[in-house]
Amino acid sequence: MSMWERSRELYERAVRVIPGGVNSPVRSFRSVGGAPVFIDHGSGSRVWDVDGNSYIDYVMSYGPLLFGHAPALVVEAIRRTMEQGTSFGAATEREVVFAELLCSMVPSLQKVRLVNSGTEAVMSAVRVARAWSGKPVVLKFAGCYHGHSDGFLSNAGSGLATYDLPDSAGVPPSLTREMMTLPYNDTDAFVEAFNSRASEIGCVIVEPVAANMGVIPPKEGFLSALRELTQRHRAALIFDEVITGFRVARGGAQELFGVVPDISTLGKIVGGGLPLAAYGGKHEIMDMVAPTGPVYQAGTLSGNPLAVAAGLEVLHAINRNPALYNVIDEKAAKLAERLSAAASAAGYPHRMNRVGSIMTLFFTDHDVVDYETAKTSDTALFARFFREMLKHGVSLAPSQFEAAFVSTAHSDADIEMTIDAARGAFSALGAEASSG
Ligand code: KE4
Repeated sequence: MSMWERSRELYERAVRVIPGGVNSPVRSFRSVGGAPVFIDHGSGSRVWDVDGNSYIDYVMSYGPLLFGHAPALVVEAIRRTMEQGTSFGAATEREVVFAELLCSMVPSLQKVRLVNSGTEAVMSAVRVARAWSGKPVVLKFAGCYHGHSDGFLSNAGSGLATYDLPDSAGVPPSLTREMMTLPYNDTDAFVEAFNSRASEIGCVIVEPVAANMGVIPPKEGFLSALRELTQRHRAALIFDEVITGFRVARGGAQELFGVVPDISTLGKIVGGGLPLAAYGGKHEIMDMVAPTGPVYQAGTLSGNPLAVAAGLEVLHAINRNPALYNVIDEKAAKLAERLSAAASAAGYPHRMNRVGSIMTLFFTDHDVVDYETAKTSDTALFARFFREMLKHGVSLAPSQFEAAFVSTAHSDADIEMTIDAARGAFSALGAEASSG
C-alpha cells in the first residue's frame, strides 16, 4: 500500500480537467517521477498531505511564506478584513498606508503600483522601462525567470529549466526579437553587449540573486557593472526581487548588496501568501504610468483589501523584528553546512549555494555560477534524493532548479530532523546503488 493513495486518486481525476493536473507546471512531479503529492493543510514549518503524511516544508509556496504556513498575524488580518468586503474596485486607505510602507523599506521605491502576480509586475515594469528609455531591447540573463509573459519565455529558469524547454510554443519570434539573453555573472559579455548595442538597449532585468536555476549569488562587481553601464547609457536597470524582496534582507538584495536599481519588482512575501505583487521606482519613471502618463497598466483586483491586509501585517511584523533575518540566516547556514556534510559523507559530489535563508544543493562537481554550470547537475540523482526526502518527511521543491526556503517557523528541531532525513535518504540511495 503506497503512502500516497489519495494523492494518486486525486491526480488521476485532476489530469482529466487540469493541464498536467496542476495549476502551475513546477508543481507537477514530472521531472522527479510519479504523481504529485496533494497538500491538505499547512501550519508553521509543516504541511500535511491528503493521505495524512506530514512533512517539514522547504517549498514554502516557492517563497512567500517568510513566517511559515498560516501565521496567526496573517490569518487574523484576513479574517478581520474579509467581513468588511473583499474588493471594491475603488481606492482604499489601506493601499496608501501599504505604498508608503513599501517606499520606506525598499531603497529604489519612490512610487509603487500594486498588481496580482510577479509576472504582471515584470510585464508592467518592462513596459514603463521601454517608454522611459525610448529604446526597445530588453537584456536579460539565461536561467533567470521573470514570469511567463511572452517575451520572457526563452532561456528562462524555473519550470522552463526543469523541463529543459529552451522556449515556449505559442510565442512568435516577433515577440522575442527585442530580447537579448546573456550568461548570468558574465560581466565581460555584458560590457561587450553595451559596447555594441547601447543605442537599442532600453532596460536590463536581473534577479540580483538568481533563484530559478537553483540559487546562484551575484559575482563580486556584477551588479555594480549593470548599474554603472545602464546609468551611463540611459537604460533602466530592473531588479526582479520577486524572490529576494524582504527575503535576503529587509530592503531586499538592493539593500544587501548596496546597488539601487531604477525599478524593482516585488511579489511572494509582499502579499503574505495572497495574490499580490508590485513594481515601482523613481518618480520620473513611475509618473509615466496611467493615469498620470502614457503607459497603460490596470487590474480589477490590484491592491484588493484582502491581499493588502495580509501584506501589511507581514511588513509590520518585519519592521517589529528586523533581527529575524539574522535568525533565519543562521538556521539556514546550519542546514546548508550539515546537508553538505551529509552529501560528502555519502560520497556524492555536490555544491551548496546559499544566500541568507534560500539555498540549493546541486548534484555536480562544478562550481555553479550560471545556467550552463547549473545544468551540469545530475537531475536523475536529484529526483531520487527528492523522493527519498519525501519518504523521510521532508518536502523540497520537485526540481533541481528551485530553492529551499527557511522561514521563521522552522525550529532548531526541524533543522536536526531534516539532517537526519538527509542521512536516511543518502543511505537509501547508497543501498539502492549497491543493490544495482
Ligand atoms: P508569479 O507570476 O509566479 O507570481 O511570479 C513570477 C516570477 C517573477 N520573478 C521571479 C524572480 C520569480 O521567481 C517568479 C516566480 N517564481 C516561480 C518559482 N521559482 C513561481 C512558481 C510557479 O511558477 O508556480
